Amino acid sequence: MSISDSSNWQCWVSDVTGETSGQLGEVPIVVVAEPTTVTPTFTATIEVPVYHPPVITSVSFREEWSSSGKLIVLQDIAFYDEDGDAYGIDYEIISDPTNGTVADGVISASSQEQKSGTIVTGSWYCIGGLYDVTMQVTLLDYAGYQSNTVVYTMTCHDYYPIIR
Ligand SMILES: [Ca+2]
Repeated sequence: MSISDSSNWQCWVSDVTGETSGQLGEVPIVVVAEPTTVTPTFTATIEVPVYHPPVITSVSFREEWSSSGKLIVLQDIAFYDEDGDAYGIDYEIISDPTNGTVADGVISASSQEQKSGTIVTGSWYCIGGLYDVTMQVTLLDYAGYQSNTVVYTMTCHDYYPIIR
């Protein structure tokens, strides 16, 4: 058999069956599409995880009084971490006339809280009298990043009544 004008395109007779004793007048022909070679256009992209340092947005202060009548300056450190992987608070004393010491802190806020922004609170226990303490705070995360460092000064003082 022939296919007219077969010069411009190709086809393949995939399978022809018949019985030798019968007529082969009408033989079903299955035309299959010309095989095409698909050139892959896939480009490999390596996803490198991108981590972000924690960001301290503000430090604000509150005052409390201990049972012994000494001032406690609470430092509300507002921050966020896009990865939610911040874990540590590094406090450093820059100046303190009473030569106090400070312990580093741990961030207990959940990953989700860190992503949306949250607060960690430090406590500074004044020993009485009037003096300034200057500290700095930096946050650490599990990716090894450090936040911006914020320097701040707290004023220790004895109790005084609110001036109205
Ligand atoms: Ca981070």
